[in-house]
Amino acid sequence: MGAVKVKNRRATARKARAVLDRPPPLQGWRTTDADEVALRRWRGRTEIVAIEELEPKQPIFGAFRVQSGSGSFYEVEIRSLDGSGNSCGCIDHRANGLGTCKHVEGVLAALQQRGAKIAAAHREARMQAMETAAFGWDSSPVSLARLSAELWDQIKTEDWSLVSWQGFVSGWPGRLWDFDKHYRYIGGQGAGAMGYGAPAAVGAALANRKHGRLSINIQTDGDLNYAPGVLWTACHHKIPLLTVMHNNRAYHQEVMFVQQMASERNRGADRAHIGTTLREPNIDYAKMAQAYGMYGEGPIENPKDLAPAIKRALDRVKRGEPALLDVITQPR
Ligand SMILES: Cc1ncc(C[n+]2csc(CCOP(=O)(O)OP(=O)(O)O)c2C)c(N)n1
Ligand SMILES: [Mg+2]
Repeated sequence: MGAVKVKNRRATARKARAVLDRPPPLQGWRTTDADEVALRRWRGRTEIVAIEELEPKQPIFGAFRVQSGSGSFYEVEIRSLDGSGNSCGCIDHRANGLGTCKHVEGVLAALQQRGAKIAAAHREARMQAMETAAFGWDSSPVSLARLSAELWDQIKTEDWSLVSWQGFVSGWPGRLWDFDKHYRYIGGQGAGAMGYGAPAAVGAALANRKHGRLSINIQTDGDLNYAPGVLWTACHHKIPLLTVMHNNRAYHQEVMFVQQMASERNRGADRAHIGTTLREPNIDYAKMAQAYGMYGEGPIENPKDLAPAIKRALDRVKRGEPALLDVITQPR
């Protein structure tokens, strides 16, 4: 019984495919460019046997080896997903003047399919992230999920840009925010040197200024102490930038590293704070900002105080000046 059902389903699927895969009707020589592109799109979906990534590090905007039904291989380069700027070594691509061919269209169709799968996985991951973000929501020091969520709530309708690396904040912006444009994130420093964060944020905010973008810097405390003078630069040049301190009162990466080494070697992880924490005395970053001429608030320890403080600081930034909020945070 089951087998018959499967057979029937297969037969129906075959019939459906015959209709779906039917080529667009040929128009003779009086075809428009749109007809010709449609024909190649259809052939791309039905006549490509295999697609191999040639640059695994560039899985979308990279090169692909495409095998067509005739058994020939062609090299396709994808530069855009809306069909312009892509190339292929086949004669059709060279001669037709359309900027596309069935090999390019075949790769684009495969990428779209893969994109749909990735989008579904992304939606699932975001749901999970929102559940995880609820842990320690009301805790003080403030959780980095809460900090990122409160920020997102107030920037999501703006043309925003995150101008700091998110590794030190456990990737929470990446898990909760919608990074839908290339300029939403500047990424990290590559070589990993501390002291890069604050100056890079100010530089990126300067680049964003002429586009009217809202620059957000989630700033670690250790990093700011390398080159705090850049706060003055931001004020002097009236660079709109919201800096929110991820002030865990430590070079926490180092705390964790020393804890790990001490534990591995049985050498007293309880002393890992020596030389790695920034306490006694605590550093007052609101005052530091003010000393350089910047609007500064804090320390903010109660997560309930965060939203109104972000609003006040954003009002300043939208008027074209930098502002800093000192938030006392969980280590990670
Ligand atoms: C120039 C330089 N000095 C030292 C280090 C080693 N180092 C890596 S992370 C880190 C501490 C970072 O502290 P902070 O900026 O407050 O971030 P946290 O880990 O506390 O979130 C240090 C000192 C480095 N990477 N580069
Ligand atoms: Mg720190």
